[in-house]
Amino acid sequence: MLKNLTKIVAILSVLVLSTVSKAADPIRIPVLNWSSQIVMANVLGQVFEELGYSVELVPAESASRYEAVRIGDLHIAHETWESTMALPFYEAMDKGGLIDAGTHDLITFEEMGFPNWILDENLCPGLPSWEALKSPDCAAAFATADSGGKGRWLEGPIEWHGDVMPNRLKGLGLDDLWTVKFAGSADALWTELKAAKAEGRGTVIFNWSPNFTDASGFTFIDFPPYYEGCRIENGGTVETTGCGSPKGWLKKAAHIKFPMTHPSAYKFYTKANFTAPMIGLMADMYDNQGMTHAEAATAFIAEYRDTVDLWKN
Ligand code: TMO
Repeated sequence: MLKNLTKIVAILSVLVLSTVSKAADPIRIPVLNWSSQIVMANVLGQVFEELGYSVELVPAESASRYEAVRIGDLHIAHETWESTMALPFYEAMDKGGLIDAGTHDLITFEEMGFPNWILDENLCPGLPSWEALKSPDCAAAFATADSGGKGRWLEGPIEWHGDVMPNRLKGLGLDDLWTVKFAGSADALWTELKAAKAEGRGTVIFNWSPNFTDASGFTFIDFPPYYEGCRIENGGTVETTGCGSPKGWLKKAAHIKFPMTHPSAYKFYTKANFTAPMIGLMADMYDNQGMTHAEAATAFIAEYRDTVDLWKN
């Protein structure tokens, strides 16, 4: 009798503890500063809630989020772009605590480029080859009030890739003619596209694919090919750092205990496989259709309900 009672108490306390720990431990999802990442955070969050979990969207920074996932401050890092995030991702994995929860079925690219109307108007003959940028006339057509007479590259926020693009200009011997400015946010890049068009001046911005611009006429510049180690942060030198960006994967990272603490959320997360058009749509809903991030996520889930349900089972 007493033995049975002890057993029942033990079982009950395990049940109570597991329920309590689930309720007390919301899934912490990082929120960064470009649209598809934020909308995807909301998509995952809304599906985790459908699965019975609570969710916390946590403002985070691109590189340091992998250490946060490693130690469990965050549960996932859902948009991990090879060309700019592989290093902190693998460093955290090497220390232990971060796992690879799968790769989306698409190819990523993050590179400097320009809107296609610049080609149509032949504003810089020879584009999209980077060698066109050696022309002083070309550089002058891309100058802005803050660029000191040089052509301007508008990079993303400095926290995304630090010195990669200033080093690129040096490596290519273009830094006498061109300069890099950093945008405060991704939104500033899209504002710049509109401003340059309105002013009829050239613009080179950092951009990426998949993105909404895949469908709206944007061309990436052809730089010398990437190879392992060409960039300075990977052991390269000024002579080698003129290399372009690699084509890459898009991975999902998770805290090592996430499969045990939130099992059905983890199962969904590993199966979730967003395509390039899906990610382009997530960005477009916020950047061009005027939805909030949360509204875009709800609309996205409605649009892909059958697929999402497959991933949930
Ligand atoms: C990390 N990003 C997709 C904005 O290049």
